[in-house]
Amino acid sequence: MGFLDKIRSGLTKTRAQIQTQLGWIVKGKSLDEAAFDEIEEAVILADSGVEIAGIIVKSLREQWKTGRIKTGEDLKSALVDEIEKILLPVEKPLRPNGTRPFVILTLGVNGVGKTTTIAKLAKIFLDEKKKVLLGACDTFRAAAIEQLEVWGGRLDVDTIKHQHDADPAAVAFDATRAAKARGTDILIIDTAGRLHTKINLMEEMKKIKRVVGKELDSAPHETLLIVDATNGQNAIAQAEKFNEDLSITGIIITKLDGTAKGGFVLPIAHSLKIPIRYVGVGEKMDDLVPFRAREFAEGLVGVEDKG
Ligand SMILES: Nc1nc2c(ncn2[C@@H]2O[C@H](COP(=O)(O)OP(=O)(O)OP(=O)(O)O)[C@@H](O)[C@H]2O)c(=O)[nH]1
Ligand SMILES: [Mg+2]
Repeated sequence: MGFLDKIRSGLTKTRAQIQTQLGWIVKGKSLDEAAFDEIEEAVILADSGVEIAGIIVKSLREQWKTGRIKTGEDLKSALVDEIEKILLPVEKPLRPNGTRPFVILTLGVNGVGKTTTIAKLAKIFLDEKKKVLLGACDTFRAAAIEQLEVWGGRLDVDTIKHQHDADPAAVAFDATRAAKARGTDILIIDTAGRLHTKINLMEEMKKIKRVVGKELDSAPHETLLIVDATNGQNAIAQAEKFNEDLSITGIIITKLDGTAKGGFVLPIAHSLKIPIRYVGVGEKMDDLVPFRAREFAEGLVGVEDKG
Protein backbone atom coordinates (compact mmCIF):
# COMPACT_ATOMS: atom_id res chain seq x y z
CA MET A 1 0.00 0.00 0.00
CA GLY A 2 1.34 3.44 -0.95
CA PHE A 3 1.24 6.46 1.35
CA LEU A 4 -1.87 7.84 -0.32
CA ASP A 5 -3.78 4.60 0.22
CA LYS A 6 -2.62 4.46 3.81
CA ILE A 7 -3.76 7.98 4.57
CA ARG A 8 -7.06 7.25 2.86
CA SER A 9 -7.49 4.08 4.82
CA GLY A 10 -6.49 5.82 8.07
CA LEU A 11 -9.15 8.46 7.48
CA THR A 12 -11.93 6.02 6.61
CA LYS A 13 -14.06 6.72 9.67
CA THR A 14 -13.78 10.49 9.44
CA ARG A 15 -14.42 10.44 5.69
CA ALA A 16 -17.45 8.18 6.10
CA GLN A 17 -18.95 10.66 8.52
CA ILE A 18 -18.25 13.67 6.32
CA GLN A 19 -19.64 11.88 3.28
CA THR A 20 -22.82 10.90 5.06
CA GLN A 21 -23.26 14.52 5.96
CA LEU A 22 -22.56 15.76 2.44
CA GLY A 23 -24.15 12.93 0.48
CA TRP A 24 -26.98 14.92 -1.06
CA ILE A 25 -24.80 17.88 -2.01
CA VAL A 26 -22.62 16.05 -4.48
CA LYS A 27 -25.46 14.23 -6.16
CA GLY A 28 -25.87 16.95 -8.71
CA LYS A 29 -28.58 19.06 -7.10
CA SER A 30 -28.24 22.77 -7.56
CA LEU A 31 -26.65 24.57 -4.65
CA ASP A 32 -28.41 26.81 -2.19
CA GLU A 33 -27.58 28.34 1.19
CA ALA A 34 -28.48 25.06 2.91
CA ALA A 35 -25.56 23.32 1.22
CA PHE A 36 -23.16 25.64 2.98
CA ASP A 37 -24.83 25.04 6.33
CA GLU A 38 -24.38 21.31 5.71
CA ILE A 39 -20.70 21.78 4.96
CA GLU A 40 -20.26 23.84 8.09
CA GLU A 41 -21.95 21.16 10.17
CA ALA A 42 -19.90 18.36 8.58
CA VAL A 43 -16.65 20.15 9.30
CA ILE A 44 -17.66 20.82 12.91
CA LEU A 45 -18.79 17.20 13.40
CA ALA A 46 -15.36 16.03 12.26
CA ASP A 47 -14.00 18.02 15.23
CA SER A 48 -12.46 20.88 13.29
CA GLY A 49 -14.06 23.46 15.54
CA VAL A 50 -16.33 26.39 14.85
CA GLU A 51 -13.55 28.79 13.88
CA ILE A 52 -12.14 26.59 11.11
CA ALA A 53 -15.61 25.70 9.84
CA GLY A 54 -16.35 29.42 9.63
CA ILE A 55 -13.18 30.18 7.67
CA ILE A 56 -13.83 27.37 5.19
CA VAL A 57 -17.49 28.11 4.61
CA LYS A 58 -16.95 31.84 4.23
CA SER A 59 -14.51 31.21 1.41
CA LEU A 60 -16.76 28.61 -0.23
CA ARG A 61 -19.74 30.97 -0.10
CA GLU A 62 -17.71 33.72 -1.76
CA GLN A 63 -16.67 31.35 -4.52
CA TRP A 64 -20.31 30.40 -5.06
CA LYS A 65 -21.41 34.02 -5.25
CA THR A 66 -18.74 34.87 -7.79
CA GLY A 67 -19.68 31.84 -9.86
CA ARG A 68 -16.52 29.83 -9.35
CA ILE A 69 -18.52 27.11 -7.63
CA LYS A 70 -21.60 25.98 -9.51
CA THR A 71 -22.26 22.31 -8.86
CA GLY A 72 -22.01 19.96 -5.94
CA GLU A 73 -18.86 18.54 -7.50
CA ASP A 74 -17.30 22.00 -7.63
CA LEU A 75 -18.20 22.49 -4.00
CA LYS A 76 -16.57 19.26 -2.94
CA SER A 77 -13.35 19.92 -4.77
CA ALA A 78 -13.24 23.49 -3.46
CA LEU A 79 -13.65 22.06 0.04
CA VAL A 80 -10.59 19.87 -0.53
CA ASP A 81 -8.66 22.95 -1.69
CA GLU A 82 -9.69 24.94 1.39
CA ILE A 83 -8.61 22.16 3.73
CA GLU A 84 -5.32 21.80 1.89
CA LYS A 85 -4.72 25.55 2.24
CA ILE A 86 -5.04 25.32 6.02
CA LEU A 87 -2.78 22.26 6.26
CA LEU A 88 -0.07 23.23 3.81
CA PRO A 89 1.93 25.49 6.17
CA VAL A 90 2.56 22.54 8.53
CA GLU A 91 3.61 20.09 5.81
CA LYS A 92 7.27 20.05 6.73
CA PRO A 93 8.76 16.55 6.70
CA LEU A 94 11.28 15.58 9.34
CA ARG A 95 14.66 15.65 7.63
CA PRO A 96 17.62 15.11 9.94
CA ASN A 97 20.11 17.79 8.95
CA GLY A 98 23.19 15.57 8.95
CA THR A 99 24.19 16.45 12.51
CA ARG A 100 25.42 13.28 14.10
CA PRO A 101 23.93 12.08 16.36
CA PHE A 102 20.62 13.71 15.49
CA VAL A 103 18.66 13.53 18.74
CA ILE A 104 14.88 13.16 18.74
CA LEU A 105 13.13 13.64 22.06
CA THR A 106 9.60 12.22 22.06
CA LEU A 107 6.98 13.61 24.43
CA GLY A 108 3.30 13.05 25.08
CA VAL A 109 0.78 12.04 27.71
CA ASN A 110 0.41 8.38 28.54
CA GLY A 111 -1.03 5.94 26.07
CA VAL A 112 -0.86 8.19 23.01
CA GLY A 113 1.48 5.79 21.23
CA LYS A 114 4.95 7.17 21.95
CA THR A 115 6.80 3.89 22.27
CA THR A 116 5.08 2.30 19.28
CA THR A 117 5.74 5.40 17.19
CA ILE A 118 9.41 5.35 18.17
CA ALA A 119 9.65 1.83 16.78
CA LYS A 120 7.96 2.92 13.54
CA LEU A 121 10.28 5.91 13.26
CA ALA A 122 13.33 3.75 13.93
CA LYS A 123 12.19 1.47 11.12
CA ILE A 124 11.94 4.41 8.71
CA PHE A 125 15.49 5.52 9.55
CA LEU A 126 16.84 1.98 9.36
CA ASP A 127 15.33 1.65 5.90
CA GLU A 128 17.38 4.75 5.00
CA LYS A 129 20.47 2.84 6.18
CA LYS A 130 20.93 5.03 9.24
CA LYS A 131 22.39 3.83 12.52
CA VAL A 132 19.73 4.13 15.21
CA LEU A 133 19.91 4.01 19.01
CA LEU A 134 17.07 4.17 21.54
CA GLY A 135 17.07 5.79 24.98
CA ALA A 136 14.71 4.33 27.60
CA CYS A 137 13.88 7.45 29.62
CA ASP A 138 10.44 6.28 30.68
CA THR A 139 11.68 4.93 33.99
CA PHE A 140 8.34 5.63 35.67
CA ARG A 141 6.04 2.95 34.30
CA ALA A 142 7.14 -0.53 35.35
CA ALA A 143 7.14 -2.30 31.98
CA ALA A 144 8.17 0.66 29.83
CA ILE A 145 11.87 -0.13 29.54
CA GLU A 146 11.19 -3.70 28.53
CA GLN A 147 8.55 -2.62 26.00
CA LEU A 148 11.06 -0.36 24.26
CA GLU A 149 13.72 -3.07 24.37
CA VAL A 150 11.37 -5.59 22.78
CA TRP A 151 10.82 -3.21 19.86
CA GLY A 152 14.56 -2.57 19.69
CA GLY A 153 15.17 -6.31 19.61
CA ARG A 154 12.78 -6.80 16.70
CA LEU A 155 14.54 -4.04 14.79
CA ASP A 156 18.02 -5.07 15.88
CA VAL A 157 18.58 -1.68 17.49
CA ASP A 158 20.26 -1.18 20.90
CA THR A 159 18.50 0.46 23.82
CA ILE A 160 20.36 2.48 26.46
CA LYS A 161 18.65 1.93 29.81
CA HIS A 162 18.92 2.16 33.57
CA GLN A 163 16.81 0.57 36.30
CA HIS A 164 13.10 1.22 36.77
CA ASP A 165 12.69 4.46 38.80
CA ALA A 166 16.13 5.79 37.80
CA ASP A 167 16.51 9.50 36.97
CA PRO A 168 15.30 9.85 33.35
CA ALA A 169 17.75 12.70 32.75
CA ALA A 170 20.64 10.44 33.73
CA VAL A 171 19.48 7.89 31.16
CA ALA A 172 19.20 10.64 28.55
CA PHE A 173 22.73 11.75 29.36
CA ASP A 174 24.10 8.22 28.97
CA ALA A 175 22.16 7.64 25.77
CA THR A 176 23.48 10.85 24.24
CA ARG A 177 27.02 10.01 25.27
CA ALA A 178 26.68 6.48 23.86
CA ALA A 179 25.26 7.83 20.60
CA LYS A 180 28.30 10.11 20.23
CA ALA A 181 30.76 7.36 21.04
CA ARG A 182 29.14 4.84 18.67
CA GLY A 183 28.76 7.09 15.68
CA THR A 184 24.97 6.79 15.84
CA ASP A 185 23.02 8.74 13.22
CA ILE A 186 19.72 8.98 15.05
CA LEU A 187 19.07 8.75 18.77
CA ILE A 188 15.39 8.49 19.73
CA ILE A 189 14.52 9.09 23.37
CA ASP A 190 11.36 7.60 24.90
CA THR A 191 9.82 9.38 27.89
CA ALA A 192 7.12 8.86 30.47
CA GLY A 193 3.64 10.13 29.81
CA ARG A 194 2.01 10.95 33.06
CA LEU A 195 -0.55 13.70 32.93
CA HIS A 196 0.73 16.96 31.57
CA THR A 197 -1.19 18.82 34.25
CA LYS A 198 1.28 17.55 36.84
CA ILE A 199 4.00 20.14 37.00
CA ASN A 200 6.70 17.60 37.73
CA LEU A 201 6.33 15.85 34.37
CA MET A 202 7.09 19.09 32.55
CA GLU A 203 9.97 19.81 34.92
CA GLU A 204 11.33 16.32 34.33
CA MET A 205 11.13 16.79 30.55
CA LYS A 206 12.84 20.18 30.79
CA LYS A 207 15.64 18.56 32.75
CA ILE A 208 16.07 15.87 30.08
CA LYS A 209 16.26 18.60 27.45
CA ARG A 210 18.86 20.53 29.43
CA VAL A 211 21.03 17.52 30.12
CA VAL A 212 20.98 16.37 26.51
CA GLY A 213 21.84 19.90 25.40
CA LYS A 214 24.78 20.07 27.77
CA GLU A 215 26.21 16.83 26.48
CA LEU A 216 25.64 17.72 22.84
CA ASP A 217 25.36 21.24 21.48
CA SER A 218 21.99 22.09 19.93
CA ALA A 219 20.45 18.77 21.02
CA PRO A 220 17.71 17.70 21.10
CA HIS A 221 17.42 18.56 17.43
CA GLU A 222 13.79 17.58 17.32
CA THR A 223 11.37 17.87 20.23
CA LEU A 224 8.55 15.71 18.97
CA LEU A 225 5.11 15.70 20.52
CA ILE A 226 2.94 12.64 19.99
CA VAL A 227 -0.81 13.21 20.19
CA ASP A 228 -3.63 10.69 19.90
CA ALA A 229 -6.28 11.53 17.31
CA THR A 230 -8.97 9.79 19.34
CA ASN A 231 -8.54 12.53 21.95
CA GLY A 232 -9.81 15.10 19.43
CA GLN A 233 -9.99 18.62 20.86
CA ASN A 234 -8.22 17.44 24.01
CA ALA A 235 -5.12 16.76 21.94
CA ILE A 236 -5.08 20.42 20.99
CA ALA A 237 -4.96 21.45 24.64
CA GLN A 238 -2.09 19.01 25.19
CA ALA A 239 -0.18 20.39 22.25
CA GLU A 240 -0.60 23.96 23.49
CA LYS A 241 0.61 23.07 26.97
CA PHE A 242 3.61 21.05 25.83
CA ASN A 243 4.57 23.72 23.36
CA GLU A 244 4.40 26.41 26.00
CA ASP A 245 6.67 24.50 28.35
CA LEU A 246 8.99 22.64 26.01
CA SER A 247 9.00 24.36 22.60
CA ILE A 248 7.79 21.56 20.38
CA THR A 249 9.43 21.41 16.93
CA GLY A 250 7.26 18.69 15.42
CA ILE A 251 4.06 16.73 15.97
CA ILE A 252 3.04 13.18 15.16
CA ILE A 253 -0.65 12.34 15.23
CA THR A 254 -1.38 8.70 16.03
CA LYS A 255 -4.47 6.50 15.79
CA LEU A 256 -6.16 8.38 12.96
CA ASP A 257 -7.58 5.01 11.98
CA GLY A 258 -9.48 4.84 15.25
CA THR A 259 -11.52 8.02 15.03
CA ALA A 260 -14.18 9.88 13.04
CA LYS A 261 -12.77 13.10 14.47
CA GLY A 262 -9.74 13.39 12.18
CA GLY A 263 -10.74 16.97 11.41
CA PHE A 264 -9.11 18.11 14.67
CA VAL A 265 -5.87 18.23 12.70
CA LEU A 266 -7.09 21.46 11.08
CA PRO A 267 -7.25 23.59 14.24
CA ILE A 268 -3.89 22.11 15.31
CA ALA A 269 -2.36 23.28 12.05
CA HIS A 270 -4.16 26.59 12.10
CA SER A 271 -3.46 27.71 15.65
CA LEU A 272 -0.14 26.08 16.52
CA LYS A 273 1.68 26.27 13.18
CA ILE A 274 4.02 23.49 14.32
CA PRO A 275 5.11 21.05 11.59
CA ILE A 276 3.12 17.83 11.51
CA ARG A 277 5.78 15.27 10.65
CA TYR A 278 3.92 11.98 10.37
CA VAL A 279 0.54 10.43 11.03
CA GLY A 280 -0.06 7.00 12.55
CA VAL A 281 -2.70 4.97 10.77
CA GLY A 282 -2.52 1.57 12.48
CA GLU A 283 -0.66 -0.63 14.92
CA LYS A 284 1.72 -2.25 12.48
CA MET A 285 5.34 -1.27 12.09
CA ASP A 286 4.89 0.45 8.74
CA ASP A 287 1.69 2.26 9.68
CA LEU A 288 3.42 5.63 9.99
CA VAL A 289 3.24 7.89 6.95
CA PRO A 290 4.63 11.34 6.18
CA PHE A 291 2.06 14.09 6.56
CA ARG A 292 0.99 15.60 3.22
CA ALA A 293 -1.60 18.36 3.13
CA ARG A 294 -3.11 17.43 -0.24
CA GLU A 295 -3.36 13.73 0.48
CA PHE A 296 -4.82 14.42 3.89
CA ALA A 297 -7.44 16.80 2.50
CA GLU A 298 -8.40 14.33 -0.21
CA GLY A 299 -8.55 11.52 2.35
CA LEU A 300 -10.91 13.54 4.52
CA VAL A 301 -13.37 14.49 1.81
CA GLY A 302 -12.91 11.64 -0.65
CA VAL A 303 -12.16 12.96 -4.14
CA GLU A 304 -12.60 9.70 -5.96
CA ASP A 305 -16.38 9.62 -5.52
CA LYS A 306 -18.04 11.36 -8.38
CA GLY A 307 -21.34 11.44 -6.48
N1 LIG B 1 -4.89 1.89 15.88
C1 LIG B 1 -3.74 2.43 16.19
N2 LIG B 1 -3.17 2.12 17.37
C2 LIG B 1 -1.98 2.69 17.69
C3 LIG B 1 -1.34 3.62 16.83
N3 LIG B 1 -0.19 4.01 17.43
C4 LIG B 1 -0.13 3.37 18.61
N4 LIG B 1 -1.20 2.56 18.79
C5 LIG B 1 -1.53 1.71 19.95
O1 LIG B 1 -1.68 2.51 21.11
C6 LIG B 1 -1.36 1.74 22.28
C7 LIG B 1 -0.42 2.53 23.18
O2 LIG B 1 0.82 2.65 22.55
P1 LIG B 1 2.19 2.94 23.31
O3 LIG B 1 3.21 3.09 22.24
O4 LIG B 1 2.46 1.96 24.36
O5 LIG B 1 1.86 4.35 23.96
P2 LIG B 1 2.78 5.23 24.93
O6 LIG B 1 2.46 6.64 24.65
O7 LIG B 1 4.19 4.82 24.83
O8 LIG B 1 2.17 4.82 26.36
P3 LIG B 1 2.87 5.03 27.80
O9 LIG B 1 4.25 4.54 27.71
O10 LIG B 1 2.00 4.20 28.71
O11 LIG B 1 2.78 6.48 28.12
C8 LIG B 1 -0.78 0.45 21.75
O12 LIG B 1 -1.75 -0.55 21.84
C9 LIG B 1 -0.44 0.74 20.29
O13 LIG B 1 -0.48 -0.39 19.48
C10 LIG B 1 -1.99 3.94 15.57
O14 LIG B 1 -1.53 4.76 14.76
N5 LIG B 1 -3.17 3.31 15.33
MG1 LIG C 1 5.57 4.26 26.27
